[in-house]
Amino acid sequence: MIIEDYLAKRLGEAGIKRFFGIPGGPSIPYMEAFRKEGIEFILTSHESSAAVMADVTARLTGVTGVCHATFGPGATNLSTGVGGALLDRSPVLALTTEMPDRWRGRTAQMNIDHQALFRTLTKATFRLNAADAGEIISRSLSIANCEYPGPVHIGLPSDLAGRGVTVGPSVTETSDGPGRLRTEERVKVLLASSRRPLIAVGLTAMRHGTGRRLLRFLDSHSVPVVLTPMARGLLPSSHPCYGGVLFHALSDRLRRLAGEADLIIGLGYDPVEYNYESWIPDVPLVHFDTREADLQIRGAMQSVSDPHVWFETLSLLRSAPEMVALATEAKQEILNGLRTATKGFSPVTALSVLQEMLPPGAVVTADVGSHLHLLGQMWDVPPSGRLIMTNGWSSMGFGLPAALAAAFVVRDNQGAARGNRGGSASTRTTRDLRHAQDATVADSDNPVVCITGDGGFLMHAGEMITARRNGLKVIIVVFSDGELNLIKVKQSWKGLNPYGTELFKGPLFGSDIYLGIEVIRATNAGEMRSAVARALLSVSSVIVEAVVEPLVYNDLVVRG
Ligand SMILES: Cc1ncc(C[n+]2csc(CCOP(=O)(O)OP(=O)(O)O)c2C)c(N)n1
Ligand SMILES: [Mg+2]
Repeated sequence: MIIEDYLAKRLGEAGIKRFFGIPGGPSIPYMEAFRKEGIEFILTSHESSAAVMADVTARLTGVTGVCHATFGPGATNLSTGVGGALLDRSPVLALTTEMPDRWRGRTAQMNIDHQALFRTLTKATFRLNAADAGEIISRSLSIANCEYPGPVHIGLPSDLAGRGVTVGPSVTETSDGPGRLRTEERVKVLLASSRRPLIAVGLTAMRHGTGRRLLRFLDSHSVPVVLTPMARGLLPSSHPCYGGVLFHALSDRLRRLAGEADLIIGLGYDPVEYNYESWIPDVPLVHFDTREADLQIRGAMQSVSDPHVWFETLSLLRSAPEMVALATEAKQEILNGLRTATKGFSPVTALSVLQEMLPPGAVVTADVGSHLHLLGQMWDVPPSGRLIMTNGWSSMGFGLPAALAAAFVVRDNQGAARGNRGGSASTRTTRDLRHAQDATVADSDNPVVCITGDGGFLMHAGEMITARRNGLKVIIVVFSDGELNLIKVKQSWKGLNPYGTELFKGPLFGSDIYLGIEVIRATNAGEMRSAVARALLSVSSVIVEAVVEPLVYNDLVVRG
Protein backbone atom coordinates (compact mmCIF):
# COMPACT_ATOMS: atom_id res chain seq x y z
CA MET A 1 0.00 0.00 0.00
CA ILE A 2 1.34 3.49 -0.76
CA ILE A 3 2.01 5.75 2.17
CA GLU A 4 -0.70 8.36 1.58
CA ASP A 5 -3.33 5.61 1.33
CA TYR A 6 -1.98 4.01 4.49
CA LEU A 7 -2.04 7.30 6.42
CA ALA A 8 -5.59 7.98 5.20
CA LYS A 9 -6.68 4.48 6.23
CA ARG A 10 -5.20 4.78 9.71
CA LEU A 11 -6.76 8.19 10.28
CA GLY A 12 -10.10 6.94 8.97
CA GLU A 13 -9.90 4.04 11.42
CA ALA A 14 -9.26 6.55 14.21
CA GLY A 15 -12.63 8.14 13.42
CA ILE A 16 -11.31 11.23 11.67
CA LYS A 17 -13.91 12.66 9.36
CA ARG A 18 -12.35 15.84 7.97
CA PHE A 19 -9.11 17.79 8.02
CA PHE A 20 -8.57 21.52 7.74
CA GLY A 21 -5.88 23.55 6.02
CA ILE A 22 -4.40 25.14 2.93
CA PRO A 23 -2.57 22.85 0.50
CA GLY A 24 0.69 23.20 -1.34
CA GLY A 25 1.63 21.13 -4.40
CA PRO A 26 2.95 18.14 -2.41
CA SER A 27 -0.32 18.01 -0.43
CA ILE A 28 -2.25 16.81 -3.47
CA PRO A 29 -1.64 13.03 -3.18
CA TYR A 30 -2.61 13.15 0.52
CA MET A 31 -5.78 15.15 -0.21
CA GLU A 32 -6.71 12.61 -2.85
CA ALA A 33 -6.00 9.62 -0.60
CA PHE A 34 -7.95 11.18 2.27
CA ARG A 35 -10.86 11.99 -0.05
CA LYS A 36 -11.03 8.37 -1.21
CA GLU A 37 -11.03 7.29 2.43
CA GLY A 38 -14.03 9.57 3.13
CA ILE A 39 -12.00 12.18 5.01
CA GLU A 40 -13.12 15.55 3.71
CA PHE A 41 -10.64 18.40 3.16
CA ILE A 42 -11.89 21.77 4.40
CA LEU A 43 -10.07 24.69 2.86
CA THR A 44 -9.62 27.63 5.24
CA SER A 45 -8.55 31.21 4.57
CA HIS A 46 -5.64 31.01 7.02
CA GLU A 47 -3.79 27.98 8.39
CA SER A 48 -4.11 29.22 11.98
CA SER A 49 -7.89 28.85 11.62
CA ALA A 50 -7.34 25.31 10.36
CA ALA A 51 -5.53 24.37 13.56
CA VAL A 52 -8.23 26.02 15.70
CA MET A 53 -10.86 24.08 13.79
CA ALA A 54 -8.99 20.83 14.37
CA ASP A 55 -8.72 21.68 18.09
CA VAL A 56 -12.42 22.48 18.48
CA THR A 57 -13.50 19.47 16.42
CA ALA A 58 -11.54 17.32 18.87
CA ARG A 59 -13.06 19.04 21.88
CA LEU A 60 -16.58 18.45 20.58
CA THR A 61 -16.27 14.94 19.19
CA GLY A 62 -13.58 13.36 21.36
CA VAL A 63 -11.82 12.30 18.14
CA THR A 64 -8.35 13.61 17.27
CA GLY A 65 -8.51 16.76 15.10
CA VAL A 66 -6.32 17.02 12.01
CA CYS A 67 -4.93 20.08 10.24
CA HIS A 68 -2.51 20.56 7.40
CA ALA A 69 -0.15 23.18 5.96
CA THR A 70 2.62 23.43 3.46
CA PHE A 71 6.30 24.41 3.85
CA GLY A 72 7.60 27.43 5.80
CA PRO A 73 4.91 30.14 5.83
CA GLY A 74 2.14 27.54 5.81
CA ALA A 75 3.71 25.86 8.83
CA THR A 76 4.33 29.12 10.71
CA ASN A 77 0.74 30.22 10.07
CA LEU A 78 -0.48 26.87 11.37
CA SER A 79 1.72 27.11 14.47
CA THR A 80 -0.44 29.66 16.30
CA GLY A 81 -3.42 27.32 16.32
CA VAL A 82 -1.19 24.36 17.20
CA GLY A 83 0.03 26.27 20.27
CA GLY A 84 -3.63 26.63 21.19
CA ALA A 85 -4.13 22.88 21.10
CA LEU A 86 -1.08 22.54 23.37
CA LEU A 87 -2.13 24.99 26.08
CA ASP A 88 -5.87 24.36 25.81
CA ARG A 89 -5.12 20.60 25.95
CA SER A 90 -6.70 19.33 22.77
CA PRO A 91 -5.61 16.24 20.77
CA VAL A 92 -4.58 17.41 17.30
CA LEU A 93 -2.38 16.03 14.54
CA ALA A 94 -0.64 18.79 12.60
CA LEU A 95 0.58 17.49 9.24
CA THR A 96 3.01 19.70 7.34
CA THR A 97 4.88 19.21 4.12
CA GLU A 98 8.64 19.06 4.77
CA MET A 99 11.67 19.26 2.52
CA PRO A 100 13.05 15.97 1.20
CA ASP A 101 16.13 14.62 3.03
CA ARG A 102 18.60 16.03 0.51
CA TRP A 103 17.30 19.60 1.04
CA ARG A 104 17.12 19.62 4.81
CA GLY A 105 19.33 22.30 6.33
CA ARG A 106 20.06 23.83 2.93
CA THR A 107 19.11 27.19 1.45
CA ALA A 108 15.90 26.72 -0.47
CA GLN A 109 12.70 28.63 -1.05
CA MET A 110 10.24 28.24 1.90
CA ASN A 111 12.69 26.02 3.74
CA ILE A 112 12.82 26.14 7.52
CA ASP A 113 13.22 23.27 9.97
CA HIS A 114 9.66 22.22 10.84
CA GLN A 115 10.86 19.73 13.43
CA ALA A 116 12.52 22.57 15.33
CA LEU A 117 9.55 24.87 14.78
CA PHE A 118 7.05 22.44 16.24
CA ARG A 119 9.23 21.06 19.05
CA THR A 120 8.11 23.65 21.61
CA LEU A 121 4.55 23.78 20.33
CA THR A 122 3.68 20.10 20.49
CA LYS A 123 3.92 17.05 22.73
CA ALA A 124 5.99 15.30 20.07
CA THR A 125 7.12 15.79 16.51
CA PHE A 126 7.90 13.11 13.91
CA ARG A 127 9.01 12.90 10.30
CA LEU A 128 7.07 10.25 8.44
CA ASN A 129 8.95 7.54 6.57
CA ALA A 130 7.83 4.40 4.80
CA ALA A 131 9.61 1.95 7.11
CA ASP A 132 8.19 3.26 10.39
CA ALA A 133 4.86 4.66 9.20
CA GLY A 134 2.77 2.27 11.30
CA GLU A 135 4.59 3.01 14.50
CA ILE A 136 4.79 6.77 13.91
CA ILE A 137 1.05 7.02 13.30
CA SER A 138 0.19 4.84 16.32
CA ARG A 139 2.49 6.77 18.61
CA SER A 140 1.24 10.12 17.33
CA LEU A 141 -2.40 9.24 18.00
CA SER A 142 -1.55 7.79 21.37
CA ILE A 143 0.60 10.73 22.50
CA ALA A 144 -1.97 13.29 21.28
CA ASN A 145 -4.71 11.65 23.33
CA CYS A 146 -2.93 10.79 26.59
CA GLU A 147 -3.07 13.16 29.54
CA TYR A 148 -2.86 16.03 29.03
CA PRO A 149 -4.11 15.75 25.45
CA GLY A 150 -2.32 18.01 22.98
CA PRO A 151 -0.90 18.36 19.48
CA VAL A 152 1.57 16.11 17.69
CA HIS A 153 3.31 17.22 14.51
CA ILE A 154 4.06 14.85 11.65
CA GLY A 155 6.28 16.13 8.85
CA LEU A 156 5.51 14.70 5.42
CA PRO A 157 8.66 14.84 3.24
CA SER A 158 7.52 16.16 -0.11
CA ASP A 159 9.01 13.19 -1.99
CA LEU A 160 7.42 10.55 0.24
CA ALA A 161 4.03 10.18 -1.44
CA GLY A 162 3.76 7.16 -3.70
CA ARG A 163 6.25 5.05 -1.71
CA GLY A 164 5.11 1.65 -0.57
CA VAL A 165 4.75 0.79 3.11
CA THR A 166 4.92 -2.72 4.44
CA VAL A 167 1.76 -3.09 6.42
CA GLY A 168 2.61 -5.21 9.44
CA PRO A 169 0.18 -6.41 12.07
CA SER A 170 -1.88 -3.50 13.22
CA VAL A 171 -0.32 -1.79 16.23
CA THR A 172 -2.86 -1.10 18.92
CA GLU A 173 -2.80 2.29 20.49
CA THR A 174 -1.86 2.14 24.10
CA SER A 175 -4.43 3.83 26.23
CA ASP A 176 -3.09 6.14 28.84
CA GLY A 177 -3.85 6.69 32.45
CA PRO A 178 -2.37 9.26 34.73
CA GLY A 179 1.41 8.85 34.84
CA ARG A 180 2.56 7.99 38.36
CA LEU A 181 -0.54 7.68 40.47
CA ARG A 182 -0.07 8.96 43.95
CA THR A 183 -1.95 10.75 46.65
CA GLU A 184 0.11 12.23 49.42
CA GLU A 185 -1.12 10.97 52.78
CA ARG A 186 -1.30 14.49 54.16
CA VAL A 187 -4.00 15.26 51.60
CA LYS A 188 -6.46 13.15 53.56
CA VAL A 189 -5.50 14.74 56.87
CA LEU A 190 -5.87 18.24 55.43
CA LEU A 191 -9.28 17.48 53.93
CA ALA A 192 -10.58 15.88 57.12
CA SER A 193 -9.46 18.75 59.32
CA SER A 194 -10.50 21.74 57.20
CA ARG A 195 -13.32 23.93 58.54
CA ARG A 196 -13.38 26.51 55.75
CA PRO A 197 -12.46 24.84 52.42
CA LEU A 198 -12.85 26.40 48.98
CA ILE A 199 -12.90 24.21 45.85
CA ALA A 200 -11.61 25.60 42.54
CA VAL A 201 -12.69 23.51 39.55
CA GLY A 202 -10.67 23.74 36.34
CA LEU A 203 -9.98 22.66 32.81
CA THR A 204 -9.06 19.02 33.50
CA ALA A 205 -12.31 18.54 35.38
CA MET A 206 -14.15 20.03 32.41
CA ARG A 207 -12.40 17.82 29.89
CA HIS A 208 -13.25 14.74 31.93
CA GLY A 209 -16.92 15.72 32.06
CA THR A 210 -17.12 15.66 35.85
CA GLY A 211 -20.22 17.88 36.09
CA ARG A 212 -22.60 15.18 37.32
CA ARG A 213 -20.12 13.85 39.86
CA LEU A 214 -19.57 17.36 41.15
CA LEU A 215 -23.31 17.89 41.57
CA ARG A 216 -23.66 14.57 43.39
CA PHE A 217 -20.79 15.46 45.68
CA LEU A 218 -22.33 18.85 46.46
CA ASP A 219 -25.68 17.16 47.26
CA SER A 220 -24.03 15.67 50.34
CA HIS A 221 -21.29 18.22 51.03
CA SER A 222 -22.07 21.89 51.28
CA VAL A 223 -18.75 23.39 50.16
CA PRO A 224 -18.23 26.54 48.06
CA VAL A 225 -17.00 26.20 44.48
CA VAL A 226 -15.35 28.64 42.12
CA LEU A 227 -14.61 27.83 38.46
CA THR A 228 -11.84 28.71 36.04
CA PRO A 229 -13.11 30.25 32.77
CA MET A 230 -12.78 27.02 30.76
CA ALA A 231 -14.69 25.08 33.42
CA ARG A 232 -17.70 27.37 32.95
CA GLY A 233 -20.69 25.08 32.55
CA LEU A 234 -19.67 22.46 35.12
CA LEU A 235 -21.77 24.12 37.80
CA PRO A 236 -24.68 26.47 37.12
CA SER A 237 -24.53 29.87 38.78
CA SER A 238 -27.92 29.12 40.36
CA HIS A 239 -26.36 26.33 42.45
CA PRO A 240 -26.22 27.25 46.15
CA CYS A 241 -22.51 26.37 46.36
CA TYR A 242 -21.49 28.44 43.31
CA GLY A 243 -19.26 31.45 43.98
CA GLY A 244 -18.16 32.70 40.54
CA VAL A 245 -15.50 32.50 37.83
CA LEU A 246 -11.87 33.24 38.63
CA PHE A 247 -9.82 35.64 36.50
CA HIS A 248 -12.83 37.13 34.72
CA ALA A 249 -14.93 40.26 35.39
CA LEU A 250 -15.10 41.39 39.03
CA SER A 251 -13.29 38.26 40.19
CA ASP A 252 -11.25 40.28 42.70
CA ARG A 253 -14.29 39.60 44.87
CA LEU A 254 -13.39 35.89 44.73
CA ARG A 255 -9.87 36.63 45.91
CA ARG A 256 -11.49 38.08 49.02
CA LEU A 257 -13.55 34.90 49.38
CA ALA A 258 -10.40 32.81 49.07
CA GLY A 259 -8.89 34.94 51.84
CA GLU A 260 -11.48 33.46 54.22
CA ALA A 261 -10.54 29.85 53.41
CA ASP A 262 -8.30 27.63 55.54
CA LEU A 263 -7.76 25.21 52.64
CA ILE A 264 -7.83 25.63 48.84
CA ILE A 265 -8.67 22.52 46.82
CA GLY A 266 -7.87 22.55 43.12
CA LEU A 267 -10.08 19.97 41.46
CA GLY A 268 -8.90 19.08 37.96
CA TYR A 269 -7.34 22.52 38.15
CA ASP A 270 -4.88 23.21 35.35
CA PRO A 271 -2.66 26.14 36.34
CA VAL A 272 -2.25 27.02 32.65
CA GLU A 273 -5.48 29.02 32.98
CA TYR A 274 -4.62 30.95 36.11
CA ASN A 275 -1.65 30.32 38.38
CA TYR A 276 -2.48 29.62 41.99
CA GLU A 277 0.07 32.24 43.00
CA SER A 278 -2.14 34.94 41.48
CA TRP A 279 -5.06 34.38 43.80
CA ILE A 280 -4.68 31.92 46.67
CA PRO A 281 -3.84 33.10 50.18
CA ASP A 282 -1.10 31.59 52.31
CA VAL A 283 -3.05 28.50 53.35
CA PRO A 284 -2.52 24.83 52.43
CA LEU A 285 -3.29 23.79 48.87
CA VAL A 286 -4.49 20.35 47.82
CA HIS A 287 -4.24 19.86 44.08
CA PHE A 288 -6.10 17.03 42.29
CA ASP A 289 -5.21 16.41 38.66
CA THR A 290 -4.42 13.65 36.20
CA ARG A 291 -0.76 14.58 36.02
CA GLU A 292 1.74 16.22 38.28
CA ALA A 293 1.79 20.01 38.14
CA ASP A 294 4.90 22.14 38.46
CA LEU A 295 3.59 23.85 41.58
CA GLN A 296 6.10 25.98 43.36
CA ILE A 297 3.95 26.68 46.36
CA ARG A 298 5.17 25.93 49.83
CA GLY A 299 3.27 23.05 51.39
CA ALA A 300 1.19 22.21 48.30
CA MET A 301 -0.05 18.60 48.28
CA GLN A 302 -0.87 16.76 45.09
CA SER A 303 -3.12 13.88 44.23
CA VAL A 304 -2.25 12.59 40.76
CA SER A 305 -5.19 10.36 40.03
CA ASP A 306 -8.34 9.66 38.04
CA PRO A 307 -11.40 11.83 38.64
CA HIS A 308 -13.23 9.07 40.54
CA VAL A 309 -10.35 9.07 43.07
CA TRP A 310 -10.66 12.86 43.43
CA PHE A 311 -14.28 12.57 44.47
CA GLU A 312 -13.69 9.57 46.74
CA THR A 313 -10.97 11.47 48.55
CA LEU A 314 -13.04 14.66 48.68
CA SER A 315 -15.75 12.82 50.60
CA LEU A 316 -13.50 13.29 53.64
CA LEU A 317 -14.48 16.96 53.62
CA ARG A 318 -17.02 18.30 56.07
CA SER A 319 -19.75 20.69 54.99
CA ALA A 320 -18.88 24.33 55.51
CA PRO A 321 -22.15 26.28 55.50
CA GLU A 322 -20.47 29.50 56.63
CA MET A 323 -18.08 29.43 53.68
CA VAL A 324 -21.02 28.70 51.37
CA ALA A 325 -22.81 31.76 52.75
CA LEU A 326 -19.72 33.87 52.02
CA ALA A 327 -19.58 32.46 48.47
CA THR A 328 -23.23 33.39 47.95
CA GLU A 329 -22.46 36.91 49.12
CA ALA A 330 -19.57 37.13 46.65
CA LYS A 331 -21.76 35.81 43.84
CA GLN A 332 -24.48 38.38 44.61
CA GLU A 333 -21.99 41.23 44.66
CA ILE A 334 -20.56 40.14 41.31
CA LEU A 335 -24.02 39.81 39.79
CA ASN A 336 -25.05 43.23 41.11
CA GLY A 337 -21.85 44.73 39.75
CA LEU A 338 -22.66 43.30 36.32
CA ARG A 339 -26.32 44.27 36.46
CA THR A 340 -25.54 47.93 37.13
CA ALA A 341 -22.86 48.24 34.43
CA THR A 342 -25.31 49.43 31.84
CA LYS A 343 -24.09 52.81 30.63
CA GLY A 344 -25.15 53.47 26.99
CA PHE A 345 -25.53 50.31 24.92
CA SER A 346 -23.35 48.39 27.29
CA PRO A 347 -21.74 45.05 26.40
CA VAL A 348 -23.60 43.78 29.49
CA THR A 349 -26.91 44.70 27.84
CA ALA A 350 -25.87 43.10 24.55
CA LEU A 351 -24.94 39.87 26.34
CA SER A 352 -28.16 39.90 28.39
CA VAL A 353 -30.19 40.11 25.19
CA LEU A 354 -28.25 37.20 23.74
CA GLN A 355 -28.59 35.08 26.86
CA GLU A 356 -32.33 35.75 26.93
CA MET A 357 -32.89 34.97 23.23
CA LEU A 358 -30.62 32.01 22.49
CA PRO A 359 -32.08 28.56 23.09
CA PRO A 360 -30.47 26.63 25.96
CA GLY A 361 -28.70 24.26 23.57
CA ALA A 362 -26.81 27.07 21.81
CA VAL A 363 -23.14 26.41 21.19
CA VAL A 364 -21.31 29.65 21.95
CA THR A 365 -17.71 30.30 21.02
CA ALA A 366 -15.83 33.25 22.41
CA ASP A 367 -12.82 35.26 21.36
CA VAL A 368 -10.26 37.02 23.56
CA GLY A 369 -10.48 40.52 25.01
CA SER A 370 -12.55 42.58 27.45
CA HIS A 371 -15.74 41.06 26.05
CA LEU A 372 -14.47 37.60 27.12
CA HIS A 373 -13.82 38.78 30.68
CA LEU A 374 -17.44 39.83 30.81
CA LEU A 375 -18.83 36.81 28.99
CA GLY A 376 -16.86 34.34 31.12
CA GLN A 377 -18.35 35.74 34.31
CA MET A 378 -21.81 36.45 33.00
CA TRP A 379 -22.71 33.69 30.60
CA ASP A 380 -24.72 30.93 32.17
CA VAL A 381 -24.15 27.69 30.30
CA PRO A 382 -27.33 25.61 30.50
CA PRO A 383 -26.81 21.83 30.89
CA SER A 384 -27.56 21.33 27.20
CA GLY A 385 -25.34 24.19 25.99
CA ARG A 386 -21.65 24.75 25.41
CA LEU A 387 -19.27 27.64 25.83
CA ILE A 388 -16.00 27.17 23.97
CA MET A 389 -13.06 29.46 24.57
CA THR A 390 -9.30 29.60 24.74
CA ASN A 391 -7.88 30.63 28.08
CA GLY A 392 -4.72 28.53 28.21
CA TRP A 393 -3.41 30.00 24.95
CA SER A 394 -5.64 33.08 24.75
CA SER A 395 -5.10 33.87 21.12
CA MET A 396 -7.27 36.51 19.53
CA GLY A 397 -8.93 35.21 16.38
CA PHE A 398 -9.99 31.92 17.98
CA GLY A 399 -13.74 32.54 18.16
CA LEU A 400 -14.68 32.58 14.48
CA PRO A 401 -12.90 29.40 13.32
CA ALA A 402 -14.04 27.72 16.55
CA ALA A 403 -17.63 28.51 15.57
CA LEU A 404 -17.15 27.07 12.09
CA ALA A 405 -15.76 23.83 13.53
CA ALA A 406 -18.73 23.64 15.91
CA ALA A 407 -21.14 24.26 13.03
CA PHE A 408 -19.67 21.28 11.14
CA VAL A 409 -20.13 19.05 14.20
CA VAL A 410 -23.69 20.26 14.79
CA ARG A 411 -24.49 19.63 11.14
CA ASP A 412 -23.01 16.13 11.28
CA ASN A 413 -25.03 15.33 14.33
CA GLN A 414 -28.23 16.69 12.87
CA GLY A 415 -27.57 14.49 9.86
CA ALA A 416 -27.03 11.53 12.17
CA ALA A 417 -30.19 12.33 14.08
CA ARG A 418 -32.11 12.28 10.82
CA GLY A 419 -30.65 8.89 10.07
CA ASN A 420 -28.54 10.32 7.30
CA ARG A 421 -25.75 7.86 7.80
CA GLY A 422 -23.78 9.01 4.78
CA GLY A 423 -23.15 12.50 6.12
CA SER A 424 -22.73 11.68 9.73
CA ALA A 425 -19.63 11.97 11.85
CA SER A 426 -21.15 10.41 14.88
CA THR A 427 -21.95 7.17 13.10
CA ARG A 428 -18.21 6.68 12.71
CA THR A 429 -16.64 8.47 15.60
CA THR A 430 -15.84 6.52 18.67
CA ARG A 431 -17.09 9.01 21.17
CA ASP A 432 -14.76 9.46 24.03
CA LEU A 433 -16.53 9.28 27.34
CA ARG A 434 -14.22 11.90 28.75
CA HIS A 435 -16.11 14.44 26.65
CA ALA A 436 -19.30 13.78 28.51
CA GLN A 437 -20.96 16.97 27.34
CA ASP A 438 -20.85 15.87 23.71
CA ALA A 439 -24.41 14.70 23.82
CA THR A 440 -25.47 18.32 24.00
CA VAL A 441 -24.00 19.07 20.61
CA ALA A 442 -25.48 15.92 19.16
CA ASP A 443 -28.97 16.60 20.23
CA SER A 444 -30.64 19.32 18.32
CA ASP A 445 -30.90 22.22 15.95
CA ASN A 446 -28.70 24.25 18.24
CA PRO A 447 -27.54 27.56 16.83
CA VAL A 448 -23.81 28.19 16.80
CA VAL A 449 -22.96 31.69 17.94
CA CYS A 450 -19.55 33.35 17.99
CA ILE A 451 -19.11 36.28 20.32
CA THR A 452 -16.02 38.21 19.35
CA GLY A 453 -14.37 41.60 19.71
CA ASP A 454 -13.79 43.64 16.57
CA GLY A 455 -10.00 43.21 16.80
CA GLY A 456 -10.26 39.41 17.03
CA PHE A 457 -12.87 39.30 14.27
CA LEU A 458 -10.58 41.21 11.90
CA MET A 459 -7.81 38.66 12.42
CA HIS A 460 -9.76 35.80 10.86
CA ALA A 461 -12.55 37.63 9.05
CA GLY A 462 -11.64 35.78 5.84
CA GLU A 463 -13.20 32.66 7.33
CA MET A 464 -16.62 34.11 6.56
CA ILE A 465 -15.91 32.78 3.07
CA THR A 466 -15.24 29.33 4.55
CA ALA A 467 -18.64 29.53 6.23
CA ARG A 468 -20.28 30.63 2.99
CA ARG A 469 -18.61 28.05 0.78
CA ASN A 470 -19.59 25.25 3.12
CA GLY A 471 -23.14 26.51 3.65
CA LEU A 472 -22.54 26.75 7.41
CA LYS A 473 -24.87 28.75 9.54
CA VAL A 474 -23.13 30.67 12.29
CA ILE A 475 -24.24 33.84 14.00
CA ILE A 476 -21.24 36.11 14.47
CA VAL A 477 -21.82 38.77 17.09
CA VAL A 478 -19.07 41.36 16.82
CA PHE A 479 -18.71 43.55 19.90
CA SER A 480 -17.78 46.59 17.92
CA ASP A 481 -16.09 49.23 20.08
CA GLY A 482 -13.53 50.37 17.52
CA GLU A 483 -10.60 49.46 19.75
CA LEU A 484 -8.47 46.83 21.40
CA ASN A 485 -10.31 47.56 24.60
CA LEU A 486 -8.50 45.18 26.95
CA ILE A 487 -5.17 46.81 26.15
CA LYS A 488 -6.68 50.28 26.41
CA VAL A 489 -7.99 49.41 29.88
CA LYS A 490 -4.50 48.25 30.86
CA GLN A 491 -3.06 51.54 29.56
CA SER A 492 -5.50 53.38 31.80
CA TRP A 493 -4.29 51.39 34.82
CA LYS A 494 -0.89 52.95 34.20
CA GLY A 495 -2.42 56.42 33.92
CA LEU A 496 -1.66 56.49 30.18
CA ASN A 497 -3.76 57.78 27.30
CA PRO A 498 -4.86 55.27 24.67
CA TYR A 499 -2.06 54.70 22.18
CA GLY A 500 -1.89 52.11 19.39
CA THR A 501 -5.18 50.59 20.45
CA GLU A 502 -7.70 52.34 18.17
CA LEU A 503 -9.00 50.17 15.33
CA PHE A 504 -11.42 52.45 13.47
CA LYS A 505 -13.97 55.21 13.80
CA GLY A 506 -17.59 54.91 12.63
CA PRO A 507 -19.19 51.67 11.51
CA LEU A 508 -16.99 48.59 11.18
CA PHE A 509 -18.63 47.31 7.99
CA GLY A 510 -20.29 50.36 6.46
CA SER A 511 -22.48 48.03 4.42
CA ASP A 512 -25.13 45.43 5.05
CA ILE A 513 -23.15 42.71 3.26
CA TYR A 514 -19.61 41.57 4.12
CA LEU A 515 -18.00 38.89 1.95
CA GLY A 516 -21.48 37.91 0.87
CA ILE A 517 -22.77 37.57 4.44
CA GLU A 518 -25.62 39.69 5.76
CA VAL A 519 -24.61 42.30 8.37
CA ILE A 520 -27.15 43.68 10.85
CA ARG A 521 -26.12 46.66 12.96
CA ALA A 522 -27.49 47.08 16.48
CA THR A 523 -26.96 50.25 18.52
CA ASN A 524 -29.39 49.60 21.38
CA ALA A 525 -31.15 46.74 23.15
CA GLY A 526 -34.22 46.88 20.88
CA GLU A 527 -32.15 46.71 17.69
CA MET A 528 -30.08 43.94 19.25
CA ARG A 529 -33.23 41.95 19.96
CA SER A 530 -34.51 42.24 16.41
CA ALA A 531 -31.05 41.52 14.95
CA VAL A 532 -30.73 38.32 16.97
CA ALA A 533 -34.30 37.28 16.13
CA ARG A 534 -33.58 37.77 12.44
CA ALA A 535 -30.26 35.95 12.65
CA LEU A 536 -31.90 32.98 14.38
CA LEU A 537 -34.48 32.74 11.60
CA SER A 538 -31.97 33.05 8.77
CA VAL A 539 -30.90 29.90 6.93
CA SER A 540 -27.38 31.20 6.41
CA SER A 541 -24.70 32.92 8.45
CA VAL A 542 -25.38 36.42 9.74
CA ILE A 543 -23.06 39.00 11.28
CA VAL A 544 -24.57 41.10 14.07
CA GLU A 545 -22.51 44.23 14.66
CA ALA A 546 -23.28 45.18 18.25
CA VAL A 547 -22.05 48.76 18.54
CA VAL A 548 -21.26 48.70 22.24
CA GLU A 549 -20.14 51.45 24.59
CA PRO A 550 -16.99 50.01 26.21
CA LEU A 551 -16.71 52.36 29.21
CA VAL A 552 -18.09 49.79 31.65
CA TYR A 553 -15.13 47.50 31.06
CA ASN A 554 -13.02 49.90 33.16
CA ASP A 555 -14.96 48.80 36.22
CA LEU A 556 -15.30 45.13 35.29
CA VAL A 557 -11.92 43.89 34.06
CA VAL A 558 -9.71 42.87 36.97
CA ARG A 559 -5.94 42.91 37.23
CA GLY A 560 -4.75 39.31 36.80
C1 LIG B 1 -2.85 36.83 18.80
C2 LIG B 1 -2.95 37.78 19.94
N1 LIG B 1 -2.41 39.01 19.82
C3 LIG B 1 -2.49 39.90 20.85
C4 LIG B 1 -3.11 39.53 22.02
C5 LIG B 1 -3.17 40.52 23.19
N2 LIG B 1 -4.56 40.99 23.37
C6 LIG B 1 -5.39 40.42 24.26
S1 LIG B 1 -6.91 41.08 24.23
C7 LIG B 1 -6.49 42.18 23.04
C8 LIG B 1 -7.50 43.17 22.51
C9 LIG B 1 -8.68 42.49 21.86
O1 LIG B 1 -9.43 43.46 21.16
P1 LIG B 1 -10.87 43.10 20.62
O2 LIG B 1 -10.83 41.84 19.87
O3 LIG B 1 -11.41 44.28 19.90
O4 LIG B 1 -11.68 42.83 21.98
P2 LIG B 1 -12.05 43.90 23.11
O5 LIG B 1 -10.95 43.86 24.14
O6 LIG B 1 -12.14 45.24 22.44
O7 LIG B 1 -13.35 43.41 23.67
C10 LIG B 1 -5.16 42.00 22.66
C11 LIG B 1 -4.47 42.83 21.63
C12 LIG B 1 -3.66 38.23 22.08
N3 LIG B 1 -4.26 37.78 23.17
N4 LIG B 1 -3.58 37.40 21.03
MG1 LIG C 1 -12.69 45.82 20.50
